[in-house]
Amino acid sequence: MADESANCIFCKIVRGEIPATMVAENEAAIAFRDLDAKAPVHVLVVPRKHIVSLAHSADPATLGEVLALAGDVARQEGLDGGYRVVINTGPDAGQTVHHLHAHVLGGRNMAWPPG
Ligand code: DGP
Repeated sequence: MADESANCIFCKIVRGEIPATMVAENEAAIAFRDLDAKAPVHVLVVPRKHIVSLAHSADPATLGEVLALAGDVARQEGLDGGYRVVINTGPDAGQTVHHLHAHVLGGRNMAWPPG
């Protein structure tokens, strides 16, 4: 089977092959600003290893590190009034990059339910 990570845009960011505005990192995940920001703060938290989506992950330790880093990012960005963490999973949710990622969105009021 071909190595899916070879052409994965987020794997390329993890490997430093394409630039991104880095915000934070831990052993298992990195955080960088979304190119197409949907809020004043919009950061993506991405596991270092290639996992296609939440539907493909069987690794609770990595998922824990991703969520822990999302919380660190929110604290670091000063999102004291609250924030939203979103993991789009699969076509119905509009996942466009097939490497698991958590969006950390904040700095404005969030509507509920999301569209
Ligand atoms: P999703 O729809 O959940 O798959 O969101 C993917 C997000 O990734 C989207 O908000 C735009 C962002 N994105 C796509 N390509 C790049 C990139 O090369 N760099 C950065 N920083 N963000 C990207």
